[in-house]
Amino acid sequence: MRKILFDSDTASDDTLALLLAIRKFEVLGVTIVAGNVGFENQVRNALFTLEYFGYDAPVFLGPRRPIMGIWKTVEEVHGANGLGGWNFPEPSKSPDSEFAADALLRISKAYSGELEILAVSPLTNIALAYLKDPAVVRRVKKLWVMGGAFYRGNTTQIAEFNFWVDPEAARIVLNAGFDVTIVPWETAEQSACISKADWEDIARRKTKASEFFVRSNAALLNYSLRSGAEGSVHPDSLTAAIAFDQSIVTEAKTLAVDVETCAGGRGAMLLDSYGLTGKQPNASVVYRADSSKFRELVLSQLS
Ligand SMILES: [Ca+2]
Repeated sequence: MRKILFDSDTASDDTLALLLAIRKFEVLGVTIVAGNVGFENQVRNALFTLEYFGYDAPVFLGPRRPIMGIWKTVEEVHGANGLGGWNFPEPSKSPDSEFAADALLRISKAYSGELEILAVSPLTNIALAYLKDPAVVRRVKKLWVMGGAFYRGNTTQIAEFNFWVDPEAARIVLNAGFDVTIVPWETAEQSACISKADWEDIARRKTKASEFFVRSNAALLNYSLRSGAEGSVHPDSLTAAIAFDQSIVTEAKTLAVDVETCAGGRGAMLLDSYGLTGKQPNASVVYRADSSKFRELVLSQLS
């Protein structure tokens, strides 16, 4: 089974992505990074999700802030605690004492050439690991990143949330030399929307997994609908799905990609579509994905 580290600011859609990950990969650990909601809630959400589905993996804590960014959490998207306000029981396990970036480096040595990282979050942990030990690039087989907007920024006019929270980290990681695939925001908007009809179907199933989905993504559904979507939008889960099954990608381009770190443009994804910078391509960017394959994969895990 493929071995992954799951890097996450664990709130609603992160938990569906985590469910896909534990069903389809061997998850060697979950590393928490500042992002969606309050840090303690993110940690609880990760511990609870693992426990709910009976999966034993350590949870490692990263820094409680981005490298340079002054960010804001988005409880209005994910609910007060990040899981739709679900008043779930206190997880029985505690997080591991090892710092997330150190755990990443240690695990990358234990599984050198084999480890993949699924980063559905700001890239702070991975940037810190790289700054401490740049050779990590050679040990990590693949880095899957949810981040960046083509033109429909969901946090500023131009920036997607993960790249906006820690654009310095994103810039460090994208220029480090990892084998990277990026799943931008609009690709998820187009192809990773769980419709209201599917929601009704999922709710009727009344399984452990379907109940988890409905409760943890309730706030996300409302937010997505208010934003003009036809259901709940799942960028993290799409990234997990693509990591598992690359045939879900229907169009991708290998380009030189960077991230803007200045003033109003912070977090903007810079795609060199015409080779203007003379830089070597450093990432495969997913432009389109197969929405029916994504939907089938998600629905199959909620029965
Ligand atoms: Ca996330």
